[in-house]
Formats: sequence, C-alpha cells, structure tokens
Amino acid sequence: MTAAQGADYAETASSAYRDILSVIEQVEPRVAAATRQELTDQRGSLKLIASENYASPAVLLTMGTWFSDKYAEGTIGHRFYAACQNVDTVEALAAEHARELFGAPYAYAQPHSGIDANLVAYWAILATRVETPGLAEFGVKHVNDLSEADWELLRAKLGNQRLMGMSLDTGGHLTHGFRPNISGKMFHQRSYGTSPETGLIDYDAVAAAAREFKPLVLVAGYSAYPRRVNFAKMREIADEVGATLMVDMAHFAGLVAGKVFTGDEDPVPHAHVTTTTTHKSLRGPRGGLVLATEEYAPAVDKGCPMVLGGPLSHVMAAKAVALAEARRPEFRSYAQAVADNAQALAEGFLKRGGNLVTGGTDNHLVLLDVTSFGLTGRQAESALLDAGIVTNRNAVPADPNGAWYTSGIRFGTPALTTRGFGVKEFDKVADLVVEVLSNTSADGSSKAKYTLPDNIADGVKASSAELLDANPLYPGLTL
Ligand code: DSN
Repeated sequence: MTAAQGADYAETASSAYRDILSVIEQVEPRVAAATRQELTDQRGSLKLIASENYASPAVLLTMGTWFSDKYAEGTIGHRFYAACQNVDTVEALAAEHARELFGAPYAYAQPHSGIDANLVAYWAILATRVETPGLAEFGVKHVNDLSEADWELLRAKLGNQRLMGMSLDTGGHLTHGFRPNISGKMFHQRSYGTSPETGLIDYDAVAAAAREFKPLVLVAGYSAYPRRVNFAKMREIADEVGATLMVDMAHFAGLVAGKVFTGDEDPVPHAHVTTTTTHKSLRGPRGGLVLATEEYAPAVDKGCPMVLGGPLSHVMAAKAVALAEARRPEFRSYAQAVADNAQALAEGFLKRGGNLVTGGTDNHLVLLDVTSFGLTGRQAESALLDAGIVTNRNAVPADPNGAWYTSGIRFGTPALTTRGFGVKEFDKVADLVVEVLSNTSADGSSKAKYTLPDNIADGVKASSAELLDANPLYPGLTL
C-alpha cells in the first residue's frame, strides 16, 4: 500500500471523515454532498492529469484544523502578529523537511501556489540583484529612506529587467514571463524553444539566445515537456551571461525528491532559486515552496508581506506532513514507478500508432499529438472524459490549433501510480485511450464538436472499472 492510500489507518480516517461530514451536513448539506460525490468521482475515473495526485488522509486531515484561523504574516520568529508560536513550529518543520529532502540550504514554505512561489522568487531575485545594489548606490539602507524622485528611478529599474524562459508551446509555463501573467508584465521576456527536428532542448541554441538577450533571470522548468533537463548546462549558460538561474520544478519535484533525477538532472544544486508546487508529483497539499541559496535566502524570506498574503498555516502544517512522507524510503519506489509507468504508457501509445511529442518520455508525462486521429485536443479531451478518462488538452510545438483548442493531450502517471497501477495497467490505459480516440469522429463544423459511439464509451468505462477496482483509492475508507 502506498502512503497516500493510507490503508494502514483507514478505519481511523473513515471515522474522522464521517464525523467531519456530519458536522458540515448540519450547516450546508449541499457542500457535504459535493464532498462525498468528489470522492466517488475520483475513485471512479482514470485520473491522468499530469499535475494531479492523491494526497494521503494524513495530509488532507491536517488541512482541516484551527491553524486556518491564525494570522501569521512575517516569517518564523518574526511575525507581525502575536501568539504565532505554533505556526512557527509547523512552518519550521515544513522548511526543515524540505531542506533535508532536497539538500537545499534554505526553504520557504509560505507560498500558496506555484504562481505565488514564482512571484516570490522573481521579486527575491529583483531585490537581490537590483534593489539592494540600487539602495547602496543611493547611499541608503531601506526603500523608505529614498526621496520620491530616487524611488521612481529605482522602480523604473526594477521594472526594466529581462527574463528568458521556455516557450509555452514547447512546454513552458505562463508564469515564465508570458504577457497574460504578471511575470510578463514585470519583465521583458524572450523564449527559448526546442529543436524542430528532435523536439528536445538545444542547449547551444539556448546559450546563443542568452548571449544575445542577456537576461537577468534564466528560467528552466516546464509543465508539458516530456523530457529531462540538464540543469548543470543551464547553470553554465546562466553564469556565462550573468543571469540568475531559477528552476521551476513544480511538475517533477516528486522525481527530484525520490532521487529519480540526480546529478545534472537535479535542479537544486545548480539553481540559485528553485520553486515548486507541493501537490503534483510531490503528493502533498495544494501549495508552493521556494528553495534558495544563502545569497537569495534573505530576500525569499520576505515573501510575505512582499508579494504574499498571510500564510496558510493549516496548509504549511500539511506540507510538513507530506514532506515527512516524501522522506520515507517508499517514496523513492513510488517516484521510480511514476517514471517507469510513463515509459510504459508512451510505449503503449507508440506500438498502437500514436504520435508522441519528442517520440517518447523520460519523466512523468507523455504528450500525444492527436491530429493523427483527425481530432483537436479539445475534441479528444471531451471524448476521453465521456469514457471516464480525465486528461487535459495541451498545445504541441508550433500548434496549428492554438492554445485553446490545441492539438495534444497531456497524460501524467503520478496519480494512478499512487493507486498502485504498474506498467501492465498503463499499457492497458494506452489501449483504452487509443480505443476512444480511434472511434471518435470530428465534426467539421467546430473544433470542439465530435461524436463518440455510446457503446465504445461504455465498453471503455467497464474496462477502466476493472483496473480501478483492482487498485482502489483510499482502500478501507468508508463514508
Ligand atoms: N496547473 C498546472 C499544470 O497543470 O501544469 C500548471 O499551472
């Protein structure tokens, strides 16, 4: 049993959840009903969204406490509110587990999400590289000591910096300097992509672009690139052009924690600042985390109130529990299984004629180009959902259908691996996906419309049910 299934303490968890739901029922029964239904739905579908997982009952229960009621702006031992001693305890535990797990000099557990973690990182880099030297030039120690005119000069400098990150269509993330996100409004941005021939990152091309653009921040990391990254090379490039290397490992933090990615593929020893979410392959509560070198730690530590609202103490407590779980030896087996299962899924698609971006995977995700089935990503995503297979559509490099309809489906193995799926089950998953897609017909009148015969959807659901029943979610947990 995996920790996240929690079978060893299922009876206690069942009793706790029954009590919790009965308390909620007395106030708003519709919320209690939706909560029950969400468990039923998650138990009954093939969850293949690459950024989702199933946290353990210990992690989930930790979030439902009175820590939620406590304000604790500031940092450990230095709060803007009184009576934060217990928040200090759980935040320090989360940070300690994160430092030990990732071998990082410093960890900051307050970010509420991955976007927040990236925002903390960007402003910490700007504070360290631009604001602090700027204050020294003006001969003052604090921004409040500047005249209005000098503050305007410094603000203009802070707002005139450059960032380079992976392009969206090759797997980068919106927070890596794209205009709809605040990062794109803060920085002048330039993207690096992947080789059109191989689909892989071309480090020489990244270096050439960095030499020309001279970014203050070089961002590595992705949300839809199915390959590993050589972070040692990225650091070399950053050093050559004087950039700070920031790695967003939100998607693959579990593979770093589980020592599947080591050496040049482990971002933490190479990056100045590393950010992550805690709920994807890391299998914790929804939230963010920032790791940093000693140089950047003081600025990261000012994340709240610099860019964050009051820390979510109940979630930091749950991060501490999840990170403690990730330090157990069984998490390494889990992480290896996530990678092995992604290989099996990719091979399952390839042997059934699927067309994969980069031709395969060596991380936790697979990106299937569905145009060979005559479908858009939107049509494929909806048809799969009709058959009980939960995925998300995703752009492929130079996507002719754009970011809304897309031409790809992104699959991830972290969640079903938590349920106990192995390579045999993932081969069957590939079979079921191909069964749905090859029986779905696009409706030429719209990039969203399609037809999937009911008997195919029903047959796939029945086959999925066999896999799901053999690998139950939260076994023994009864409401
Ligand atoms: N939601 C995350 C993902 O699905 O990759 C990124 O924000």
